[in-house]
Amino acid sequence: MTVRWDIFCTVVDNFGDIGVTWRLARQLVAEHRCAVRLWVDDLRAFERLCPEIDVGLCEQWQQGVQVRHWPTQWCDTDAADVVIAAFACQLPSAYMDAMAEREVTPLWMNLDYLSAEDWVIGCHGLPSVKYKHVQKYFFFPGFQEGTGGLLREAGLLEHRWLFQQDDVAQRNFLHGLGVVREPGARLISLFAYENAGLASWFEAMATDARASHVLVPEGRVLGDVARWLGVDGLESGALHRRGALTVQVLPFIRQDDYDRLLWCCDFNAVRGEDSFVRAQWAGRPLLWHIYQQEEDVHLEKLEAFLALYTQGLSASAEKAISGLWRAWNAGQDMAEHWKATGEARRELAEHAQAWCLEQASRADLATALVKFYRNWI
Ligand code: TRH
Repeated sequence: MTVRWDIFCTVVDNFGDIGVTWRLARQLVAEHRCAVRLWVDDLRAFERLCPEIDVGLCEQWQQGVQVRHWPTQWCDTDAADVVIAAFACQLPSAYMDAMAEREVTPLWMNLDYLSAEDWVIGCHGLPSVKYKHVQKYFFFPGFQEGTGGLLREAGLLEHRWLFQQDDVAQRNFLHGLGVVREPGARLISLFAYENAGLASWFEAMATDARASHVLVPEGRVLGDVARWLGVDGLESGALHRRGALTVQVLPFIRQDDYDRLLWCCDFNAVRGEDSFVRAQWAGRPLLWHIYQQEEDVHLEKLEAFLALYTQGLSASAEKAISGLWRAWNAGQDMAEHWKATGEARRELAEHAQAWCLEQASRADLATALVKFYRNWI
């Protein structure tokens, strides 16, 4: 019998909430034959990742997923077998009543934020609050055994590997974005929040002996890029050269194409949660701009990840990449760290592959969720 899932997503800000839930919904349909309704309160954010979304519809089908606009005025709806509240979003009270009234009680889970901190292992799968007799459970993604793992579609690494072996496919893809890769230049993607460290990083690349070509999808960091270039504004298609650095602005592309962009690049600067994970699956060195939280809680998360990620690196490579990440997240001078990262580039490139394979040896998050449900019933 087909298991019915309801996934609830409120778009708090940016694209991570919808990015993660859309990915999960598709995978549950494609690989686990689940019937999935994805409830989203902001279809405009969704449309950026998936241009087929019709923002005017309250109900539509996309890639086998029933996408429902989550209205402010909730209308009575029957509850599914499995209910996922993404990132602690509050479900409509009438829906919670529908869960409680169901003949067979549904499994209710909170899909939490990703963190490499150790406490996650102790909390993953534990019961949380109850509504009437319906128990909610914590489900934590993570990088270690004992967590819910990471979202990874079946065949993802094989697809990536084939694409990375295929120069023509890469060239055609980049060409579609108006990008012509210069021979010998380092290709870098840049997706970040506003960052005071950007000027020093770009300066370092502009004055480097080796050429760099930085691709920046439209977004929050463009203001800093424009300031460094000394231009009024930047739009998709803009291309500027300063010394050894070429800066090119790209449109915000569909989610699957963003993967291909990461696969093409030698180095990826990413942010938040979903792009951070996708850069790890790209198997290339990366720079993470973590989502800032109150009281600098995010810095503990950053250190927890670094402690895991840098295991096995030589002292110099560890110092280089950790220094780069810390400087970026503090908006500090990047020059020295970038230089050191360049010197360790071979080791960091091998390490990125090894880390990717190690992470891929664990069950992916969608499979872990399905297993959790099977064990629960
Ligand atoms: O957009 P984000 O900053 O989202 C954040 C984080 O998830 C953060 O943890 C959360 O608390 C906050 O939202 C509310 O970064 P993230 O998570 O990388 O999500 C970006 C999504 O956008 C991801 O699915 C990749 C996708 N994307 C595209 O589809 N096309 C693009 O061109 C780019 C640059 C990104």
